[in-house]
Amino acid sequence: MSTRRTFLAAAGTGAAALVVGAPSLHAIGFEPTLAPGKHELPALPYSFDALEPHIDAQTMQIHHDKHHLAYVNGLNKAEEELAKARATEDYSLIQHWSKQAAFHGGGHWLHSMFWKIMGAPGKQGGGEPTGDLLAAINDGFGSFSAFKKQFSAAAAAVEGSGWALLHYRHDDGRLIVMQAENQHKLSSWGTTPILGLDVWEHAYYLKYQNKRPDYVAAWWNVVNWNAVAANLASLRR
Ligand code: MN3
Repeated sequence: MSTRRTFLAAAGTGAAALVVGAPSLHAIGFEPTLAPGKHELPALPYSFDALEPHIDAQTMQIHHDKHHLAYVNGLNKAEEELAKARATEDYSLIQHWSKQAAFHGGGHWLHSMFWKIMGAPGKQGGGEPTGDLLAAINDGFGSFSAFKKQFSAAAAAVEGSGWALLHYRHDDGRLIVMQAENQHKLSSWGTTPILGLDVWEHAYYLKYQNKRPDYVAAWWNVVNWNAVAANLASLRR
């Protein structure tokens, strides 16, 4: 059985977000293994202070070392409990742990992507996309500036905790802007995120407090467009 099929079987029918996300997580290379209960916190690809002044070092440290780790641990726990519940055919517990797997798995997936699509401002981060990615953005939104406005508005408008996301739609190869509530609700099928912005308060509150739009505006300075382009290319192969 392939790694992907093993993971899909483990994720269960209740973990829709995982079923959608898992193949691309593997494809984009976030984890060397997708064995149930064996997920690991990926290292940040830069130092905690690399995204200063736009995202502060303390926020990055807590976000990665505490919040993301909690999602990894939560996903591993959920997968282990799911295996037990299946073995005893306890369907209410299967339902419960499937929801936990969707929440924590969504968190693990999205944060793994989030770290990779950012980089030091003026170095890996900032500027504008080029090449195939720019062409896809122009095709989907008319222009890069029009895309930025739509994505920023989506990020500002997420109710409570969630994400703004740029998805690749496999059916027609187009890019679409999506929102996720928490890390898994409002998930779409047949699409894979290639860019995401975490707008949970833990992502910005220490520096920006209630001013989420200021955080969103600053975040464009740290987007690593080469990494986003690589995500798109990996899905188009
Ligand atoms: Mn977060």
